Amino acid sequence: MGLLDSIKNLFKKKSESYISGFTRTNDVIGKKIRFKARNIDSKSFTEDLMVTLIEADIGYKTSQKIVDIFVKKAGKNSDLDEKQIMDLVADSLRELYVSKDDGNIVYAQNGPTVNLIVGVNGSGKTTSIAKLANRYINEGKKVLLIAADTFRAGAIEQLNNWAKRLNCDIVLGKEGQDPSSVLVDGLRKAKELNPDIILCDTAGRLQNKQNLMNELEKMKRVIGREIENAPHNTWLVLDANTGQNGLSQAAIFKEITNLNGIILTKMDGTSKGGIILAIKDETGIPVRYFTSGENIEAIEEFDFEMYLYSIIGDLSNGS
Ligand SMILES: Nc1nc2c(ncn2[C@@H]2O[C@H](COP(=O)(O)OP(=O)(O)O)[C@@H](O)[C@H]2O)c(=O)[nH]1
Ligand SMILES: [Mg+2]
Repeated sequence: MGLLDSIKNLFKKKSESYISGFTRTNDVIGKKIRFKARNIDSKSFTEDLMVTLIEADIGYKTSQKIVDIFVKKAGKNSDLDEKQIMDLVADSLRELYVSKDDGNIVYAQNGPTVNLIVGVNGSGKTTSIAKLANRYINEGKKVLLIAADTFRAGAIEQLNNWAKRLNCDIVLGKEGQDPSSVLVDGLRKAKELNPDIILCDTAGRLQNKQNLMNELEKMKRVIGREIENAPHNTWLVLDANTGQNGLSQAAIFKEITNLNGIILTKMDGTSKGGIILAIKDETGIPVRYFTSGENIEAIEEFDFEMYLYSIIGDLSNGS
């Protein structure tokens, strides 16, 4: 059984959010590649594959690597049928992806797990925090939110509204307050409340790299002083619509702070899901969650094989 057939069964069970998040990406990658696999001889297929991958926001460097892997796998075999080609493409994407280990989401052994959420304004940080909080609460975990985006008017109130809706503890900063001091207040409060998970909302000012670096470093320093080994996770929130620009944001944030994951947002409105491959290949940072809508439930843990099927599987065929 080929790779795509074996994932198909898994996909059928848990496909809804993947389908709503990646149909458009499938239109620009999966459908096009499948069409070419059906209609073009294997030799010129390789060139077309390269063009399709680049058009699908995978970026030149990463696309070249995928094509190289594909060529090696296809070998001298020039009469491959559509199914064989699609499985080779799937194998190639997987080989590229797994060549860098994802590591795991970190959970504290004792005491709360602290997750610091960073990213530029409007990328979807506050909304994603609310979605994550809802998820954790549904898993029976106690969540504390810390609203440390003291820069943008309304940001604190926005998170506070979510906390009320979710019936979840929150520590609020004041507009203009030093975000690090809000974090300290929040983490001290955590010692009373004993949450399982703490989610810290921050501002994302990218106009000055040095300032942002200083601010993030300070935040991490004070967090680590209050809770040993924290923050356990630092996740960058990226708006998928920004495509290649998202790749450069990831590279900049990676340069200035230690990231161990990405939350890719707004997948419902975009065909740029190919960017996940480029980001992973170029920066080594894996996507941990993706969001696909304004609904509080519209967040999903990222699973590479599910993703693979959603972008190149034949969605019209029985799933
Ligand atoms: N369509 C869609 N909109 C989203 C998604 N996530 C966030 N948004 C919207 O993006 C805008 C900015 O989100 P916000 O969480 O305030 O971004 P922040 O500035 O990074 O905190 C808001 O209008 C959100 O409703 C998503 O998955 N899909
Ligand atoms: Mg916000």
